[in-house]
Amino acid sequence: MKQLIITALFLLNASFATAGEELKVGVKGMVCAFCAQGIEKKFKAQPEVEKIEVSLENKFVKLNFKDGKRLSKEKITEILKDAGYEANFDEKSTEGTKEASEKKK
Ligand SMILES: [Cu+2]
Repeated sequence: MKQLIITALFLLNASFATAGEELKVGVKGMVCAFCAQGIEKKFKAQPEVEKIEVSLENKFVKLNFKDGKRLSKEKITEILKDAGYEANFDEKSTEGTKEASEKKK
């Protein structure tokens, strides 16, 4: 029964994640779990952010925005800078939006 509930929650979560726009941002200077936690908190405090996933291993954050909302790159840079980190939008892999991949063609 417990397994069923967990599966249901997971499915609910997955459908939520596809509702808004998604953006992957590289973070320079994130070196430990405390960094990751701090960054997660910062972004969770933003009203535009639906969900955030922090990858300490790969040094990036994946942001899911609420439907029709998003944070500008400038704002993201500012938030990270404020916390003592540097945003990195340069790498190809950090651009996760549909918009970006269409522009490359
Ligand atoms: Cu740290």
